[in-house]
Formats: sequence, C-alpha cells, structure tokens
Amino acid sequence: MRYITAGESHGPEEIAIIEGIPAGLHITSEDINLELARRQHAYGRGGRQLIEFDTVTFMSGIRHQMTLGSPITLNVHNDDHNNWTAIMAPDEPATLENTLRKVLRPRPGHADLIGGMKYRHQDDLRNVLERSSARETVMRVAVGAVAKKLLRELGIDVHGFVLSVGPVKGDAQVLTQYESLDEVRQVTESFATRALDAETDAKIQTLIDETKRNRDTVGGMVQVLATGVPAGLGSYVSADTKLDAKIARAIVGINAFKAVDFGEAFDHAQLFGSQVMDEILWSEEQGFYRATDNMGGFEGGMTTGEMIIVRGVVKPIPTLYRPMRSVDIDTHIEHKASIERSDTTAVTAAAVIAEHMVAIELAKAILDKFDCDNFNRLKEQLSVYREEIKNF
Ligand code: EPS
Repeated sequence: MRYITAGESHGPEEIAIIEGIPAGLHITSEDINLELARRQHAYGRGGRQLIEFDTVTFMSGIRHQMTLGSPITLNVHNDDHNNWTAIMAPDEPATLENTLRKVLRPRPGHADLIGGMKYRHQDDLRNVLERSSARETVMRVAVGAVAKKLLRELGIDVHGFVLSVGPVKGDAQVLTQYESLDEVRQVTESFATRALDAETDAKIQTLIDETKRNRDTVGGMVQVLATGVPAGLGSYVSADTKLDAKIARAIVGINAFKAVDFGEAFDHAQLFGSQVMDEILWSEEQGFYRATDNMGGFEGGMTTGEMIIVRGVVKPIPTLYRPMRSVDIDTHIEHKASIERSDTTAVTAAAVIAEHMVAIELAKAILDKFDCDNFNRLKEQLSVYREEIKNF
C-alpha cells in the first residue's frame, strides 16, 4: 500500500490517492467523515475551522461501498478557497491584484525561509506555506481512516489522545484502570482537549485560553495505542524493514512533530536494563506474552503482540500573533515575522493525526506480509498466522 496527497491550504481541493487496498473491503464516506470531524473539532484551533466542514468524496476505487482493488482517490473540498479564488488561481497569470497577500517576512520555526531558498520562491513565500500547512493533514486522516477500517475488520484497534499541553500533564497511570482501548476512547473523546481526565481537560482549556490571550502558541505530547496487533510485523533484518522506525518516520513527518518514542523510552534513559525489559511468560490460552510492555510493543523492529505505545512531541505552532524577529527577503531589513491566521495549539488535533499515521503504517505492514488482492483472503491468512504464533 502506498499513497500520495496533494493540495494547497487555500487551493480548491485536498486530494489523496491510495494504491494497494485489497478488493472487498466495505467502506463508506461516513467512516471517513467521522474521523475528519474528530480532527477538526479540537480545542484551541483557530477561525479556519469555522469555515470548513470537511467531508470526503470518493472519486475512484470504490463501488457500492466496496473497494475494487484499484487506486482509491479521495477528495476534500477547501471551502475557504472561495475567499482565495484570485490569489490561489491555478490558471491565471500573476497580476498586481492577485498577488496582494504576499508573505515576505518568514516565520521562525516555519518552512517559509528555507522552502523559499530551496525552490527559489523569492517573490512570495506563500508558495511555500500553502503546502507546508497543517491543512494537508486532513488527507492523512482520510487515508488513515481507510487504514483504520481495514485494521478494525482484522481485530486491530488504534486510538490517540493528549498526554500534555505545555506544562499541564495528565497522569498516564489512569490508563491502567481501563479494560479496553474502546474505554479509553470513550473517556478521552468526551473531553474537548482529548485529555485523560476531567481535571487535566479543564486545566488544559484554561492554559489554551490564557495562551490565546497572550497571542502566543503552545505545544505538547500525544500518545497513540494499538491493540490486537499480531507479533511479527516488520523485521529485524535491515534498517528499513523495522516497523518501529517506519512509525517514527511517519510521526515526525506530521507538521510540527519533533520527537517520538515507544513505550516511554525517553524515561528509560535514566533506568537500568533490569527495570526496563519485558519478561517473557507463557500460557495455554495466550501462548507467549509479556509481564510488562515497556518496549511499547516492539523488539528488534518487530511487533511483539503486546499493545503498541507511541508518544509524539508537538512543538508550539510557529505562527505567532505577537511575531518574533525576522528579515524581509526582499529588502533584507529586519522586521517582525509575517502574521498569518493560525491556531493557538494543534496538539488536540495532532492526537488524531498521529493515530491515523500509526494506522497507515500498521496497515502497510499487514499488506506487505499477507495477501493484498482480496480482503477476505487477507483475513483468512491473518487468522491462520495468529494461530501459528499462538502455538509457537
Ligand atoms: C495552518 C493555519 C490555519 C489552520 C490550518 C493550518 O489555516 P488558515 O491559515 O487558513 O487559518 O487552520 O489548518 C487547517 C486549515 C486544517 O484543516 O487543519 C498552518 O499554517 O499550518
């Protein structure tokens, strides 16, 4: 399975093409729209989300709600394009009028400056920021929603939530009181900030409100969990076959993500081996299993069969309403950076995006290992494999 996305933030459409989804998977636009709505409705987002009502249109690869095995094309319309038709016009030459909203003062922390240098966009850094915008994550979630549907049918669940925003941190220990990932989903999705508990949710909302009043932005940390994942996805044999490495790349590839770990590995840097390794146990019903899951579901780049635990660090959004120092690319005179409409935080949406990126990588790994022509054949193969692993 592979995919590509296209689209500028204020251009007409956001598009994704996915190749390699097997034939015979039931999917509806509703499956995808529910996930798009989760990404959109997150505390701390800005005015743009009041303009957009993200819904997907299937353009290819699906017939009567079943995948055909051919490339699937997904479209999401940018409603805000109506306010940018002249400035983003694909087929009109540049004029004085349609180049009015130029960006010449790059924002520290954004792709503006280096993107401009690299592509020689010396007339207008908008040519960079339109693509280097988190708007594109709408299509990663759309693709991830297809992946999630495939995984769900195979008994694999994936869910993301917010661990912390700025200095406000929830207690991840509360997770141990839940019996299933679905319970975690019910709880975290009931909070506007996707926090772990009501108290943290309230504190995060207050922090976001204060940050907005200060015309600043704030980052945080998200966590994604995946259950029902069979042991042995990915491989230790080469650097580029390790599945944890692929997930790490997928997470850091999301706008504003700067770090990733598995099973709270950043905290393990201070511990000894005997405190960290997951002891091996065996039972008739389960086969091999572990006493703990400190490795976050990975050993040697392969899934262990335990829950996958991934954390990602999101930096504060670089677009500030109280801008920092920058230099005009035209005059080379020092100026404050350009102000673009922005969000106070995207951590609450980032949890959903990270969840979908993990789903994409898990679906890819499964489609690499088993039949990818027909979904029912894939399902049969996976259940034979699960049985083999259990009886090892
Ligand atoms: C973004 C800036 C804002 C965000 C946008 C990402 O958009 P605008 O400049 O139109 O106000 O709302 O995110 C989305 C539109 C979205 O759907 O996630 C940026 O600069 O990255």
